[in-house]
Amino acid sequence: MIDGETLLTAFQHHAAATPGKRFVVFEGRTWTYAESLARSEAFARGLSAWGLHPGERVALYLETSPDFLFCCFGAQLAGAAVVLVNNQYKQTELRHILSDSGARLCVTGGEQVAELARLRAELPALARALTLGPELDAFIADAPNVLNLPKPASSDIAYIAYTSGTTGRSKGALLTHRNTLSNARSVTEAWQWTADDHLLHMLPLFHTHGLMVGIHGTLLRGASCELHRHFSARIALDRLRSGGFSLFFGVPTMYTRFIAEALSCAAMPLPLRLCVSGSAPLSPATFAEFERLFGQRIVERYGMTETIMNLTNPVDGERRPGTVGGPFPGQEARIVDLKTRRPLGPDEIGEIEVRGPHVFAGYLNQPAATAECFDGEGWFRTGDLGQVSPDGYFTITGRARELIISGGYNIYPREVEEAILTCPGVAEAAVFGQPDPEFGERVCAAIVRSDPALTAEAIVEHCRAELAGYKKPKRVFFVEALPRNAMGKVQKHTLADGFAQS
Ligand code: MLC
Ligand code: AMP
Repeated sequence: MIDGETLLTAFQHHAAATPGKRFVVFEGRTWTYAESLARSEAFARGLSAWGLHPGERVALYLETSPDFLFCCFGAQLAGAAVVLVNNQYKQTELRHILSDSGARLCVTGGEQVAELARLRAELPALARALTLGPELDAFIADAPNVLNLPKPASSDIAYIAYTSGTTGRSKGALLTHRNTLSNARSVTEAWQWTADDHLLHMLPLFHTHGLMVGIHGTLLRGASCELHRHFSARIALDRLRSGGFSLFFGVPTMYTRFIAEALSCAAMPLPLRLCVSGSAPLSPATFAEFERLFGQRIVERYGMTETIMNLTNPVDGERRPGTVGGPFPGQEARIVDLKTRRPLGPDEIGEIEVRGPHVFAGYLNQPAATAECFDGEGWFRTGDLGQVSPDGYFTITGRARELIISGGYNIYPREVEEAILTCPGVAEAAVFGQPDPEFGERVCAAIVRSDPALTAEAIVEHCRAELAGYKKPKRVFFVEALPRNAMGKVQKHTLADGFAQS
């Protein structure tokens, strides 16, 4: 990889080589490569003229729209690192991310404006909140027409992407331009993505899956996508029946809802070149049902915020249900023993480790956590458990860390417990996952009350105000005491087993 070669240079290349080619279609409007780059560069010049320095952070706390992308790439063109913020985040998450990242400017819009405004006084580093719509349009219109922009180096930070943290506080994963470019190259090579591909894109943009797979792949290849604000199985089916698409990427919940929708209206989508699932385990039953109905074998792949994409089933070759295939081109993966950390042989269960140019540069402000997740030879400890078949297919069998994955969103029990403990009337709380037919897993809480009048609804409402909605418990169980072992540690498996039928 040539230094200074980034996804931004690929963007500039396509805008020059195929200026009239569509990049993004959104709510009836088509943005060509040339128009998209022009708006991104104007935003970059506006940022520089405003006083943003290379290396500073620009946060995006936004709904999906083309401006999400133009502000994202525009900020990077101005030399900034982009801080991705889930737009469902509420006070607790937002306070932590914006103060930990030290963001100087935050682009926001819609319902997020008021949520951010409530926190402004607590965020001294945040010099400006810029709202989508007339304010952003004026900012871009007022940008100088000519201004030399910095040229980001491959080792510069492109993103700070917050991952749910085992400690209850999420950690900012530092992804360099080298990470994002090398990953986009690996993914597009493995999936044979070309400029002719057109992606139906219904994933959120603030996470790895939607942004660093869907958008980065499109951008690297000079391809196109149709962007939607939300996933809707009905709209997905309609759009896929209208033709013109070659790719669809989703989390397993989207596939199960899509199957149910197609069955309920007895309508079949036109075949695509490739359907990919990831972010959570795809059940072999969903894989089989999808193939039975649509004659397509879903390609399941495995990734994470710190590494973007790691493992994939092949496009040519056997797509094996229940597995996530092998490493992407240019990457390595192995299974090691949890205690000895020695590599294991085929079919032995251990922790999955990965190595390659896609692996992140570390966690922001967290040298100890960064040191802990590397082995000294560049192998990154994923925290996922798995095994590899003699012919090289990896299967994820569990997790070495406590984590609930609901509809493709990661939820760390500790964070929800900390929020619940601030609810008046709660003495103790333990949060755990239960299987869920729609979301894969659901959040449950066992609560010891100090106020016997406290209701489950009050606890759920309290969580809703503090945290993103998908983290709130879907079930609340009141208990006299939490089951603990001799060391005083809460036995969550006892709770999960005890309430299995509830
Ligand atoms: C929404 N809700 C959820 C939920 N999503 N509850 C539990 N789990 C979820 N995943 C709740 C909301 O809080 C709200 O509750 C109610 O459901 C309706 O909200 P909605 O926005 O209308 O939800 P819906 O459209 O049904 O969303 C479902 C979904 C969405 C599957 C489309 O969750 C989604 O887009 N998931 C994708 C997540 C993703 O991109 N993950 C990739 C991470 S990257 P209330 O009560 O508040 O109204 C990664 C690496 C990798 O993991 O490998 O890719
Ligand atoms: P995140 O840190 O939010 O990026 O989530 C990454 C985690 O999602 C991984 O560590 C896995 O636990 C999980 N994950 C991603 N893809 C898959 C998959 N195909 N099957 C099972 N788990 C997955």
